[in-house]
Amino acid sequence: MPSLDTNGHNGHANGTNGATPKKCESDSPSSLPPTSSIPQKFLSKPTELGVTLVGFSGGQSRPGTDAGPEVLTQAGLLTQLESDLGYTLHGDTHVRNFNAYQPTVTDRDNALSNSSTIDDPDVRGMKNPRSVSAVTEQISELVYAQARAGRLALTLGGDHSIAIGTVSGIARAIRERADTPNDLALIWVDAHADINTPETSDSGNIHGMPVSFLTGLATSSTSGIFDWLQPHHKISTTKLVYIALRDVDAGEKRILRENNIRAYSMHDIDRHGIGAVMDAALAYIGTNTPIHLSFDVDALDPMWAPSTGTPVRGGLTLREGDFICEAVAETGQCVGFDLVEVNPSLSQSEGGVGDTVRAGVSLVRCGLGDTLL
Ligand SMILES: [Mn+2]
Repeated sequence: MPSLDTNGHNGHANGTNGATPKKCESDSPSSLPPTSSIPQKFLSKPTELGVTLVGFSGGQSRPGTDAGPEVLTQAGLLTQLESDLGYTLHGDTHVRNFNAYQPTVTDRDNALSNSSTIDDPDVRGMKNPRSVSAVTEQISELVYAQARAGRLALTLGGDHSIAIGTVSGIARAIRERADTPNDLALIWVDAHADINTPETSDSGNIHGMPVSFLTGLATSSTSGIFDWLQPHHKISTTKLVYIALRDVDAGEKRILRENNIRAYSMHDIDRHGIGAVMDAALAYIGTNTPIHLSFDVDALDPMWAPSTGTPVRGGLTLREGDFICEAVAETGQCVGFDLVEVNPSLSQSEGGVGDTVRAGVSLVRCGLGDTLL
């Protein structure tokens, strides 16, 4: 594991902020651990990060979410994960332009004329169904390869439909690995439940449906859309925990109740505090289960993260968001992390994009083991 001390990132080593400098200086500087040194239960290569950079916005209607990974990496996120947290990075160094994938008319009708004509008509009300299905299938394979190698899989989106790929890929890898006793658990941090089926969705936007496909509540039918999702890709509704919900459709509320899905809304966070909510969420999952954390930046209040497609007021503070990530990292059970729905083309105010990107960088750092002290 690379040492952080030589380039002075650790404030303790310099003894400049009064935090018992003598004690630190009496130790060998190289004995100070990097902040990402939490013992990992389910990663055979805990210092390696498997990065997937997903430029894709086809799961919803507003352009710009595909530029999320670009602005996050331009802000230095990946460099920080290497230099500050000591990770060795694998996978993507450049953003994949998944928006370039579009089914064309020749796919279906063998038309001779214009092969670039986009032809992706609605299926069961779903918009861009062939595109989202094909893109998430590719993401699933990419993330699977990172998780199968024993790395923590970090994915930057992109809209939240991409989680159909990330979660399915990691769930499959965890099932295949002999060192993991239990199937994958999923913590979904979001203002929205994203558990509409095509039939309950009003908008038809697939970024509101990923959890229903991942849990098998939405059937893939014979349409060819998400037919690639096999049982080994899916997760149980008993392994699913929501945090920060506050804008849940009527049909989704029914789905949550009927399936007895564990969900902590903003009301629960107001009543009990984020510490107690995370204690309860992690106790529900248990200590012997790998965790994937899928974090939609719209879980944060728009005060902190305004540049996102479906902002909802009354959300998490930045510290509450960071705490969720820190608490998951502290378990040593985290095997995957998504940050999605950063949209740099949407901002109500000057500086909104910068605020959102800084919040996103902070969330990822916390989720990957950064600590305040
Ligand atoms: Mn979402």
